[in-house]
Amino acid sequence: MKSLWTYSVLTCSLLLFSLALEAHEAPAKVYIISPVNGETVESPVLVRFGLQGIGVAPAGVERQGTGHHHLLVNFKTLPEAGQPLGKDVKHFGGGQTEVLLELPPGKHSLQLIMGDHLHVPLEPSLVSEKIIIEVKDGSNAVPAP
Ligand SMILES: [Cu+2]
Repeated sequence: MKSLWTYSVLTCSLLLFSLALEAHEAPAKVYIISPVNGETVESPVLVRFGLQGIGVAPAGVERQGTGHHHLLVNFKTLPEAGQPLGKDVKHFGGGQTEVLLELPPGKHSLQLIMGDHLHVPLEPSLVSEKIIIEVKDGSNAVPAP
């Protein structure tokens, strides 16, 4: 009877340990939930930010394993590492995880980059895939009856 109990405790411990290990080892990832790459949308566009493996903290709050979102709209290259992100980047220092974005008609690229409490890109860098969306020209939209 005692050995069965020991066995159960051991199994549970192993299970918990492997779960903890799995959670810990999940690589940090930032991604755009919506819109999706290639989507045609209307302005304003609701852009939703996804994050895995790290947390969101407002700018100015220094906490290990956290950062805040930055959105790169129509950037050809990534901002320089090791320097605070500038005003050309959209900062979400309040810890926001989505934005309603006004964009003119045409193609636009969107990409997320995580920055620390001082707006410096995280090291190692945490950058989403770049997506391309097309904003419809709303001027010739058919008015509702
Ligand atoms: Cu910032």
